[in-house]
Amino acid sequence: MSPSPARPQLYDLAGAQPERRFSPYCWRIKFALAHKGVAFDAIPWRFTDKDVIAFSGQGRVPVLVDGDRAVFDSWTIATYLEDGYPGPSLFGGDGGRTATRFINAWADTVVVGAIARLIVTDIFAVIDEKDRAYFRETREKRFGTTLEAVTADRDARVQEFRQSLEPLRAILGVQPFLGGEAALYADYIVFGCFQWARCASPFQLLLRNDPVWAWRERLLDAFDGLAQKAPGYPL
Ligand SMILES: N[C@@H](CCC(=O)N[C@@H](CS)C(=O)NCC(=O)O)C(=O)O
Repeated sequence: MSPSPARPQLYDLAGAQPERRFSPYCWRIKFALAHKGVAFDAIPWRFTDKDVIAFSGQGRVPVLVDGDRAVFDSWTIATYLEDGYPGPSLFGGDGGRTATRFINAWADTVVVGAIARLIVTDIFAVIDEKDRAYFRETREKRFGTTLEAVTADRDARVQEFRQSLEPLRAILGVQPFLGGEAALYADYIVFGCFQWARCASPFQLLLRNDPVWAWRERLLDAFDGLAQKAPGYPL
């Protein structure tokens, strides 16, 4: 048996270019690992590489392999890191943990869903050739129409999306991060959605005078530009 790798290994969704990493859920975890000061390897993974992560018992990323443990689902990984690693808290205590869980649910339903409907054709353009048929089939089934029809009226719909960010904008108008003076996992959850879009699509989600734009800039610079350095489109 080969020895377990010393650094945690993160299976991370990649496009046709292996450096193009665009999963919103994986970005949350890369930020959570950086927050805890844990060095890790991010292994490029494609949608159809189901056999590669079959050991985890399911077919989605992120999957974190830490010694002999394999942990999947971003929320489960975040709580695993919080409970198992020293270093600054991801949640800011127990009350913070449950409030963050609400933000996790809001991001996964409202934010991910809305962004997907604005950029899904751009995602299709950056994914690996071998993933194309699978992606089109599964997503068209989910949306009930073609990918092209989903994004056809996005220039009009983006206004609605910007409006839906009002709860985020309200809090970022009075403090620099959802976590307060410093970023916490709550910030990484929502930021991961914008970083997903930045890495996969040239479509402009935010306006420059939006407090959400300035917050996103702060997080792009965080951890020595972890997100900024990743291949993506100019904002
Ligand atoms: N609830 C999961 C969602 C993970 C997820 O949906 N990951 C996507 C990549 S962004 C995936 O692996 N999709 C594989 C597929 O669609 O077959 C989490 O929070 O980790």
